[in-house]
Order: sequence, then C-alpha cells, then structure tokens
Amino acid sequence: MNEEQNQEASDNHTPPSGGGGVEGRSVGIRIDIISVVPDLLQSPLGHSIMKRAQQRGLLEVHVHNLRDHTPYKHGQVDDYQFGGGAGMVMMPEPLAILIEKLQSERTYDEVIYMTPDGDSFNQQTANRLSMKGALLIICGHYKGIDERIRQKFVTMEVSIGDYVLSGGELAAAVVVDAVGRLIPGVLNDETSALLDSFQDGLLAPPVYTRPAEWRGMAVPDILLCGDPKKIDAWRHEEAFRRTEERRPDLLSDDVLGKT
Ligand code: 6GU
Repeated sequence: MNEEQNQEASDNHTPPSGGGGVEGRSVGIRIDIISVVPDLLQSPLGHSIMKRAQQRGLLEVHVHNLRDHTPYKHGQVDDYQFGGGAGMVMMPEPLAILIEKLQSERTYDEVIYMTPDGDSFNQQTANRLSMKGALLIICGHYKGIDERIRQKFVTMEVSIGDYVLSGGELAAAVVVDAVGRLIPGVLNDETSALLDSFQDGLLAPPVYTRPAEWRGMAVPDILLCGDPKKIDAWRHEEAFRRTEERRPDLLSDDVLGKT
C-alpha cells in the first residue's frame, strides 16, 4: 500500500485507538514505517494474516517514502561518509523532517531502528510490542543512518539475526508480522498463538492432518484417542523432546528465567 492509498484507507474507517484496552492491551496497533524502498514492504504485508489484520482494523501499516520528504534536490537522501570508506550513509535532515512530522501527529511508544547491530528480536520482544498502540520503524539502507538520528530519536534498535541484509525493510516486515499476528482478533483462534513455538519457551510439537495413514506412515495413535488430557500431555512431551534435541539453549536456566 502506498502513502496515498493509506491515507484513503485511514479516512474510511476508525483507526485503532491505541493504548488502554483490557488488561493493558490495546485494541489495535498503528505502525508507521520509513523506507527508501517502500515497494519492498508491499507484498509481505499485503497477504494472508497481515492482510486480514488490516482489513479488520486491528493493524494499520503506513509506509512512508523518505524521498518524498527530503529538502534536497533530486530526492537525495544519502551522502558519502565522513572519514572516507565505501558506502553511502543516510543523511540526518530528511529523516528528522519525516520523524518530527509523524511525531507531531501522534505519540509513538517506540521509535525502532532496524539494524544488524541492534538487540536480537525474539518472541518476548514481539509479545511486548504487540501491547503497544503506535510504533515508528526506520529502515536503513546503504551503510545505515547518521549516528545522530539514533541518538536523538531512536528508542529501540532491533536486529533479526546475525547476518546482513541489504536494507531494513525485510527485517521490518518480519517484526510487523510477528507482532501483528499477536493482536487479539487477528488469528481466528486466539489460543493458537499461545501454542506457538517459543511462546512457552519450547519448540512446537509435530502436527498431522488427514489421512490417518499416508504412504504406509501412520499418525501417532494417541492423537486419535479422543482424550484431550492425554493428547496435551503427549504434545508437551514431544515439544520438550524436540527442544532438547534441536535447541538445548532454550532449556538453560537463564532462558527459563531461573537465574
Ligand atoms: Cl534489522 N537490518 C539489516 N540491514 N540487516 C539485518 C537486520 C536488520 N537484522 C539482521 N540483519
């Protein structure tokens, strides 16, 4: 969705109120994203669960093209870095102009800069952000943004893993998806997010669907026994076994909050 389409959309329905819902949960989230390649965000956020969240008015995503807000000629938003070295840096003034414009229109709970040197994004962070009312996400490109913007405006720096992407957009889409699906009413069965991998500190157990026997491979009998208690116990055992095998780091005292 581009900025104009967003504007229309937000004129036509009540925006999420932001803040103050039951038990501190807001009824919806508004997320503004600043980017020099806004098209990169269209598809990841335009389908499936993210599309439904926006149609239901539970999630509002507004993508802003930084080039539309630069005071410099020819849409310039980056320049050579002081001290020399390869790669351009995003200039502070265009970012400041757009951030201040947005901040004059509403209060953001967090101003998030997507960067590989940020704090690692995880389920706990997604849970925390899903309870906010308004987030502003800045996507960097080239060598990143001028350090002074980080000092002046940014309240949170987020990385999605130890590898380098060519820009923050795909990482921002990951954050919006992980956060958006946690907003109550976005998933059809709200409890299903509670059974996700990581939500209880464990990986998810294996799942099966019909047919019960497929190419000589049978579904575990217990899933067909009809006793919800037995099935829950089996699922928990499998989740634990899988976590021990694949991600023993998740079972350390540290991660379980015992230290
Ligand atoms: Cl948030 N941005 C970029 N450019 N690369 C990344 C990242 C973010 N997280 C991991 N790699």
